Amino acid sequence: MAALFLAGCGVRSSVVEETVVPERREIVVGFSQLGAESDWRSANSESMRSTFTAENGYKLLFEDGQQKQSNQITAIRTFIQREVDYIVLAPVTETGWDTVLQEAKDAGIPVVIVDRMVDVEDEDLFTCWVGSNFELEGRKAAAWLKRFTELQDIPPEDLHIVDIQGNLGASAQIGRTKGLERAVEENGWDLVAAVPADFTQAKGREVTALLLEEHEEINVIYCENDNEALGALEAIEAAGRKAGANLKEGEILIISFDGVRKEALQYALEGKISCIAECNPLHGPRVRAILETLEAGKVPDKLSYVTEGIYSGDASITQISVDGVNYPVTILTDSFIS
Ligand code: GYE
Repeated sequence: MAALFLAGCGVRSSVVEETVVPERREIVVGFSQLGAESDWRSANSESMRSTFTAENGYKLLFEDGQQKQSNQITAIRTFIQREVDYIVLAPVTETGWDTVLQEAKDAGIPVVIVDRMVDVEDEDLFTCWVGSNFELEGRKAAAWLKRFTELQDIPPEDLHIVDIQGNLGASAQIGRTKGLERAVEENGWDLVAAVPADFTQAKGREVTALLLEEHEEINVIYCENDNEALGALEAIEAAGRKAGANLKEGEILIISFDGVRKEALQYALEGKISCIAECNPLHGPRVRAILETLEAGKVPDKLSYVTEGIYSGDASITQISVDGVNYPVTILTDSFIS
């Protein structure tokens, strides 16, 4: 009897003590990704996908805009119709978003901009932005080139540079082009041409091949991302020229951005690409932190810049400086890449 009584008590008390955890509501996020043009972009998509999982309490609606703003606008309208909790937008270009962002605002859906920026009349059309300082990236790369050529005793007027740009109107293009143009002005370098290649390897190769045919004097190719740099490298080699930092021997020096694709870092280690300004694509956790801030009823910072470095396989420059701020150069080694 006593045992039965005790057992009964045990059962009853365990029922009473069991705390009922209310199930956390699933948060629906509509993400309009601009496309799949580069390794940076693939890493960025993967970061978003692996962050906004069911396990983490999210349902992610992922739409690939295939490089077209009209597709991205359609995606945002679909998200509004589906009454998602948040819209995340990685915009292909800066302008042309006012109308659709107003629609999202009218529907009461917060919009977080990621990676590239939007240029809108009313800043209240988006909640906040997280991404890179693209002009600073450009200025860091140019500072490295200035320092390097000074150490090599190459007069500024002997630098004949071409800018292989990203898709025109994208923040990454605008900032990186500006960063170079500013250094060209300041240093008296020769900017031979600036041509868009949409951040792709195929276009990078095509554009570089034509430029090399037209301008024999080119000795620096400033590629606005790694995929273009890989294309430029192919074009240089196909033209029977050599990529490298020995300008006095007729080599062509390549500068690049991102540092995401292993192959590009490997080429930087080997000296085929001389310097890469890092651009970090892992925005998933950063966007998640923003959404958590909003879920908690708090206000996130309007603009958040990611801290980034600069890479080179050449050990002669360990630090560069922009506007009096010093940035260490990561000298690449095998272990860094593998
Ligand atoms: O550098 C490039 C990509 O917007 C930062 O877009 C991004 C850029 C990145 O295609 O590889």
